[in-house]
Amino acid sequence: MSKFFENIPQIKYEGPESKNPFAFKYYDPERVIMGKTMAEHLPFAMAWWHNLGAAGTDMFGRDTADKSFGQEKGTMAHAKAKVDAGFEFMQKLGIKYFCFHDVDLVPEADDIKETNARLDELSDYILEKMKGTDIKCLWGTANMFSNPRFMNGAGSTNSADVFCFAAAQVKKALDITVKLGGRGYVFWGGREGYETLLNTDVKFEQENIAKLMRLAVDYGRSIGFTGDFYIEPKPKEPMKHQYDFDAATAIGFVKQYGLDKDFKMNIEANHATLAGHTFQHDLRISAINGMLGSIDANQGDLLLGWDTDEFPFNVYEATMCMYEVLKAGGLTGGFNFDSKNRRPSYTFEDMFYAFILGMDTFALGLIKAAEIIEDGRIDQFIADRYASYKSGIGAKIRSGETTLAELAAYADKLGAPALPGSGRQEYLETIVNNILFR
Ligand code: XLS
Ligand code: CA
Ligand code: CA
Repeated sequence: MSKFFENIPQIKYEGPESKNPFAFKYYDPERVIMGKTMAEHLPFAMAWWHNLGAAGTDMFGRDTADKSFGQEKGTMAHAKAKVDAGFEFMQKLGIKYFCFHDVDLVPEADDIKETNARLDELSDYILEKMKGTDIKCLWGTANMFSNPRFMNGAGSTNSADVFCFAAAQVKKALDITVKLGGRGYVFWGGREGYETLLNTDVKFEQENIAKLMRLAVDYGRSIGFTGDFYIEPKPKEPMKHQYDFDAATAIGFVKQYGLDKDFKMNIEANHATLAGHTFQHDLRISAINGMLGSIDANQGDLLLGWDTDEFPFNVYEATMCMYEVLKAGGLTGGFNFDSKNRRPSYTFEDMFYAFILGMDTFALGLIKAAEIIEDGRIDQFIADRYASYKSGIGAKIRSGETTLAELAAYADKLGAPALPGSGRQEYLETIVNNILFR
């Protein structure tokens, strides 16, 4: 085994009293919560691009971290060193999954045939590494937003030639996802949107995105991919208007184009907040449509209007996320840390601290969400709140056995209805605080 992280011990659970920075305080993989182990509830994944690639470059400054792993960047030797480092990293943390874009794995060549040959070589190398471990791919995706050819989109591009390049990348990324045992395949439409309607045919573009997705489903099923396809909604950045604005929009889209049997949502916390929602909102909207598939576990900064991809620290958010996940009966995907260290946290130790933070935050969220459900007061309150639909005129409304005229006559008889009952928000928030901090 490679030894990039020689000075860092195997990360184990030591409990909340531990002061050891290289130990979990809440993530205890074997602990059983509501009938499943924490490891089963929380299939964590490492995002290849952030953890092995992102080195701190931003719009105003270059890398602060050294992610060369002893090789020259942009070479296949570097791509393989990233595999070595990635597997050592995941094994030290007990992480079982990774997510990738095609171009995170290998340096992209000018000619797609050469890029694909590199992907074959590198995925063979990953397969070899996977042997003797229980590490697998959570999901794969194609980067169809960085190369200048995708400036006007991939599925939504105005150029049929570029559309073919997008198709070729999706085909290859699906091949590699299947080869590496992937549970899912993601479409994040970073450039699937527009800047101005003065040059854009929105209907035409959306139809073409759906066509690319349909072709991907047909191809994926033909090569034995049985997992879910995911749309990852995001409202903006890099484009001003992105078609997959939020969960509700993306769900409407897959239903409109008959893709709903094959697609679910991959909900990213930071994208939900950019859309003006809470993370929990987009999870709920996905769940009630049977489309809560996977989660990109990160958080944004509400003081900033962009996608900061921070490691999750907010236990309230994680708790309400896990409340949704438990209620939905779990995920078909997992929890991908689409998160990066802050630029001044540039050491290898920081990479581990970040994952310990993220994994502990979600473990604590899971513990507290289960306690909220077992406590039962919130669920009971919600059930009681709608009790007027259980019998009488309410039951008739629910079962559809009434008419507008009957309801109007009922209202006439009442004269004026009573107020609908207090929402009790502050009382319910006290319950959450009480469970979180007891
Ligand atoms: C960017 C997205 C991206 C997707 C995968 O904002 O989060 O990283 O998860 O392409
Ligand atoms: Ca993401
Ligand atoms: Ca993001």
